[in-house]
Amino acid sequence: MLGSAKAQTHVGAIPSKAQLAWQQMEYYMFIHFGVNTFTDKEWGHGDEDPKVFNPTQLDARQWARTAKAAGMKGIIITAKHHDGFCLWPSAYSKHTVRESNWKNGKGDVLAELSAACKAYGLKFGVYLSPWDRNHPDYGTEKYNQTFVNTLTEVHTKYGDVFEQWFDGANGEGPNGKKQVYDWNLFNGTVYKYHPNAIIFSDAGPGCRWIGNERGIAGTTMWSGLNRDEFRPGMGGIEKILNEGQENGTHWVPGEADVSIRPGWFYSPATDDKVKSLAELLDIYYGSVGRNANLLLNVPVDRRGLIPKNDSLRLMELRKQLDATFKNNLALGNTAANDGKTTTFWTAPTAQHAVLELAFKKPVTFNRFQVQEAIAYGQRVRKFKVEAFENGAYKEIANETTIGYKRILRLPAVTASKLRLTIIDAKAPALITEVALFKAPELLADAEINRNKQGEVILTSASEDAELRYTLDGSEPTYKSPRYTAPVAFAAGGVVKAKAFVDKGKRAGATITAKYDVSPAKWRVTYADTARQRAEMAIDVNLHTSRSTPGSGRTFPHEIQVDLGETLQLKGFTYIPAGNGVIEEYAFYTSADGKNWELQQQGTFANIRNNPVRQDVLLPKTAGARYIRFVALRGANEQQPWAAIAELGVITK
Ligand code: FUL
Repeated sequence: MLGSAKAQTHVGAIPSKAQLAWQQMEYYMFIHFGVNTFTDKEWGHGDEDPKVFNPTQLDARQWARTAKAAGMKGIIITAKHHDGFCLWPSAYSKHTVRESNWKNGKGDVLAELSAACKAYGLKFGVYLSPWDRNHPDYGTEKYNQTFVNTLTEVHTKYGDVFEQWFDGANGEGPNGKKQVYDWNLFNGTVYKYHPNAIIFSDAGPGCRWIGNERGIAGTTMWSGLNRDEFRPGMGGIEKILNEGQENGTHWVPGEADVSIRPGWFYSPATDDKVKSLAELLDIYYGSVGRNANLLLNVPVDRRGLIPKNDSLRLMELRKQLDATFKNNLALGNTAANDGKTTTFWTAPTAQHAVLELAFKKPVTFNRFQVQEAIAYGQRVRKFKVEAFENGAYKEIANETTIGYKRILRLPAVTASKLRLTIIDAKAPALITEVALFKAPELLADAEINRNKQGEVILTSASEDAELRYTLDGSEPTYKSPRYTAPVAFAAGGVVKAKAFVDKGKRAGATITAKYDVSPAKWRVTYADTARQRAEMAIDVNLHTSRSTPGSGRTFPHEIQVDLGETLQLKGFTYIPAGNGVIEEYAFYTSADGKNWELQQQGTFANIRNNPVRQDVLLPKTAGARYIRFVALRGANEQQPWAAIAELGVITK
């Protein structure tokens, strides 16, 4: 049944034409590339010599080719990150490709990428950070106009721009430079040249951040937002952004940004930390499957190319998604399953409306997909799915919102009929499509862990997998040693493992873990918290953390550890724990646990939004029997405590 005119009146906020087209892109590439690629930093200081930027084989067509083959619809590049370095020869900055040695200062990354996108039929987008640690105008009245000038260049010289990405991050700290951004002026400048561009920021106006950098949207996910109550960089609004607002005044759909590696910029240290296929699938279903677009970052390396590990993983993901979604088992001839998103089923009532699909032959599926006709607003608050199996209906899912697209991963079920019940909606639901798919089973990869005693432990979620491994960095094959019991590995090194089934005929991906000296001999000698809790910082268990009590205590907080032997330290590692992330730190070493030498003091870049393991290298190698880690300031001003999931050392 096609909807009645009354049911098709708009309900609440609705998308613009440009937002509708944008939503259909679903999946596109983010590229972080700039001076940080060469200095191994996540946040550059803006004081780096522009000459460090010197890719040897830059090929934007390789990036575009990779994105296209991955099934992505566009590329957004960091034209200017927080360090201020411009990937185009801006007339308004002295920190640009023109000042670098690349192509003798005659290069222009934006020109090359926009041309490559055009050639491969991809849309082109730009990231520009308002926070600028290089520009002399930053923190003065002049800066807003300077920023508008650079924006104007980017929007007038390189053809169409589908999305403008405004980063709300600012790491100036309490004593840093203050700049009040003129967002109306910035947005107006973008719209002046590209009225259909989607402007991203924490709070839109075109699309919004989903509140984390893990790529996972809320299971309840509204595209509405009370836009005017929020502004970029506000903080404390992550949950609202993650779920949206049911009665939001404006249509500001979510976009999930996440990196394929732990960091946003390329680092040789993360070459073996490219996310696994299983992790990328979790991200896909957690974003595209939850009414958000997926902006997946693939960092370009120092050659100016997307590295092999990353592109191979993108192709594995494509293959798995294609195999999953190629065959819609629910395809039929009603408006809700005719394979067209232009026709839709109109629920007769807003509450307890039932759509039933009957199949000629029973179908076996493990993915349920449903879409709303969002042009008329997002309506569904609650729905359930039932499958007709063995003569009776059985509930297989009970969820909240749908939006543009909702995909549920379910245990396989064989059904001759399917029932979708809209339990509650803001107005009669308009369902464009219900689809069912059978995702091929994925061989679960090996997982590598090491316990406090320094023994390597291999596991896999696939019960019949045989796990084979190497300890010398070589590629594991079916002939490598088979894992049967924990393997002593206290001194550290490289472990590579692979899961095999069918006597070696099928194999998962090669999983790599690099370990340093294990904390087997370590002991906490002092901490401003109970000793037992403090030991959790060196227990190799990421789920336990050492945190200091909030009551009455404020920063600094500290912990001292006896390493049990003298080690030559090249650096240290800190894995933050959810609550009590440390942003500013000092790190000391000692031979006797009494006389301390300050080795390094600083801030962890972007740790608030991306709380992954931090590796800090010391200016020079230091012999140490004792280490002392002092938390000087937290990432969250409201939390006067500090937490450590794990503290480690770098000796290799
Ligand atoms: C954040 C930035 O601070 C990170 O460096 C990265 O660019 C990420 C996409 O956004 O706010």
